[in-house]
Amino acid sequence: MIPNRAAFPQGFVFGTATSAYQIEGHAFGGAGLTHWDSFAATPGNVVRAAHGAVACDHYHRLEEDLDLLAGLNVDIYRFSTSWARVLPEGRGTPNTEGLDFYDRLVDGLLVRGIKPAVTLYHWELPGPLADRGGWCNRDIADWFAEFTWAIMGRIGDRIWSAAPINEPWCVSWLGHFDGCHAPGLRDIRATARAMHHVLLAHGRAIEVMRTMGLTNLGAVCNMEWSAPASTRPEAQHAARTYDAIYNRFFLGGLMKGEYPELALAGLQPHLPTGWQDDFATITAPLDWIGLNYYTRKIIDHAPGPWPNYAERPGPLPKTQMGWEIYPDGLRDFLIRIAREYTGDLPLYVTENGMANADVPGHPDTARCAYFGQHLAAVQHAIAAGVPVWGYIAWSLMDNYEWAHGYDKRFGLVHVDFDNLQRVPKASYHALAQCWCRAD
Ligand code: GCO
Repeated sequence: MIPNRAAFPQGFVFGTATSAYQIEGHAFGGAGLTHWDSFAATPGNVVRAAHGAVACDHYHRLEEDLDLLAGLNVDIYRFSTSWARVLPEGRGTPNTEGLDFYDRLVDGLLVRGIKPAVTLYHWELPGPLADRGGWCNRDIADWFAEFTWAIMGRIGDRIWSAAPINEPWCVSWLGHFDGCHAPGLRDIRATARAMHHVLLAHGRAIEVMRTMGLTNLGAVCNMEWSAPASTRPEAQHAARTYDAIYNRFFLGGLMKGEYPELALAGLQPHLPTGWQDDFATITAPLDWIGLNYYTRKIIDHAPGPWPNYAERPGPLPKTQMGWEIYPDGLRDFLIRIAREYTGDLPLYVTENGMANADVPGHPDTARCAYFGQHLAAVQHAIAAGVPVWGYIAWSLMDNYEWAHGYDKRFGLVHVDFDNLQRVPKASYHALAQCWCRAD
């Protein structure tokens, strides 16, 4: 059972999300090369070396995809803009074709009565900026401010909401410490700098958009519930460290102008000089916070250098990603974020969904159940007094799941990657029915 529109407060918005590199196709329309293209071209990084050259070919199938959105009865559509499509060299002269594409996308949404919720950066850093150190280079804050001017100068007048950067943890930690996302580094100093610069760039983009007179600006963070593997003090400490790095570092920076001690324990020596002075920019007031939530992790102590934690397999049912299905974490995070960081500020669930190895005609039961359980968790948070204002399902359609290539299917719409045919799944029809408006 998926709770329907009537079971949520008046004005609560429903939507679905995608991101540029995962769906558009980057081999055309004048887009420049990104660090995901080179990461994917390096053997061993991505399953079958899959890349985003064509992806879902959304660039050429825009109208069809917008119709799918309209059929889903969404209020908002969360999409992202590719920096390299707008500025192929990362800086300098904009690619008119790229700007025109986002213009058509925004107008196509408005014509269908759908609110455009833009994320400026969802991971496809232009190659020429990666050459200059990418997120490790402090100058990225200025480069990102330039990109913000370029894209929002074109579409900002018709945007409903904007967030600068999707998931600072993934951009910095996954890409520079774990090394399983572009740029594929495994270096603590690069990580610390990227973690800080990503927040600085966020702050600069907010400044730019405020100067442009834009409103409804927020930030989108991903979080994973961190559960200790045992009652041993070492396991408890490891889980708290994981929580500090993953969940508290970015919200702490954005909302409180501070980083948690347990994260600084390993990162402080590697942060850029004068990092504390940047909090004036980083804490630029926001209108909302978005939470991307998928799962929890069971965390144990691990020997060796900081951060001394390791993931352990958990007992709960898992998705195609191997991620445990843990809806309580969504409820508990919403309550915790409001209590510890955001108070009365509106919260949105900006991503939530599951990968499932499904085929057209398959009942898609697991995904429907996942949405039902997580929407119920949102209801519980609202009942506990948390100002949750919207829920956005990941994702509109099967797409490029980064290092997993095209194998992991998160879509409400099935995509056949041989012929790019789209077929709505049962979860699409179920949500469309739940989100149907009475008027
Ligand atoms: C993220 C990203 C998406 C992913 C999704 C599933 O949250 O990691 O925003 O790009 O595809 O989360 O992993």
